[in-house]
This record gives sequence, C-alpha cells and structure tokens, in this order.
Amino acid sequence: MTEAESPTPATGTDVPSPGSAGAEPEVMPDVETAFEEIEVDSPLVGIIMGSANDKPKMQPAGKALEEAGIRYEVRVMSAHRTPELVTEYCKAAQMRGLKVIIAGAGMSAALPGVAAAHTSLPVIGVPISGKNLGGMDSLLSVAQMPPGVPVACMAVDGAKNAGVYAARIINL
Ligand code: RP5
Repeated sequence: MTEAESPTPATGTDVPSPGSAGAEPEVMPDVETAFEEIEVDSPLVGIIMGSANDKPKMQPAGKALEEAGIRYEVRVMSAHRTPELVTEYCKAAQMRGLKVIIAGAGMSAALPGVAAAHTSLPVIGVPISGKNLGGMDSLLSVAQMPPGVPVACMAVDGAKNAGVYAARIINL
C-alpha cells in the first residue's frame, strides 16, 4: 500500500487518527510475519478430499496439474468428520498463496460447498462415486449449491478435469 492509499497517512495536513500520536506509520507485525511465511515455490492449488479412501479417484487431478507445471498440495479433511480442520484450511488458503481449491468427496459430499463457504477462492468440486447410488448422491450434493456460494461441479469421478480446469484458471 502506498502512502497515498494509506488510510492513516504518516505526513501531510490531515488530522492524525486517534491513537496515532506522531508521524510514525502503523506497523502490522502479524501481516508482515504472514507474508514472510509465503515461500516462492509454495503450492498454487490445494487438493482436499473427504477420506484417504478418495485418493485413488483424486489422483488424476494432481497428474493434470503436474503436466501443466502447477504446484499443488494434497490434504485429507472432512466436512463432517473434521469440520474445524476444513474451516481453518479454507480460511487460510488465500493468505498462504493458494489460487484454487479442488475438493473431492463422496456420499453426502458437503466438502466442496463448505470449502466455498470459507474462502473467496474458486472451488472446484469433484463428486466421487461410492458403493451406492452410482455417485448421484455426491453429484447432487456438489452441484446444488445455494446462490452466492458457487462451486464448479465436475463430472462424477471427474478429477482429471478438475486439474485441467484449475490450470486454466491459474493461466488466465
Ligand atoms: C465422504 O464419505 C468421503 O469423501 C468418502 O468418499 C465417503 C466415505 O468415506 P470413508 O468411509 O471411505 O472414509 O466423506
């Protein structure tokens, strides 16, 4: 932020804001620390999934990103089993440098929607087929998001397209 843009300019004729006794610009140590923690080679895409059992069906997303030369990370977290972890991860995602979240889940697949509720990043949902209902359960769970909380819904077991789509967003 330039001085001109600063809400509390350090110099000039403006009246200092309450609490800013002198001409010293305000220091925000928490933000500085957070920015120092962003590594140059940090991942741009977070691939999350509701269960370790989803890994085989989510691997094509990672492969597509690798082929596009885009760094990614993989985490297992569940909207139902570990909801606090999902909240923490998605709230911190943008500050950590992620640009897109790919979220795969089966059955009552709330993970993509919950992720989208906790971040402004684009979320790409992958409905995963299970033992019953042929994936129709997770497809509807991912696709039928309420207005204002968008999730890009891929095909059932469409993890490859999730990776390709994430690469297209990042390469815009
Ligand atoms: C969902 O429930 C997961 O995404 C997984 O697809 C499904 C079943 O989970 P497991 O019982 O295999 O761990 O939350």
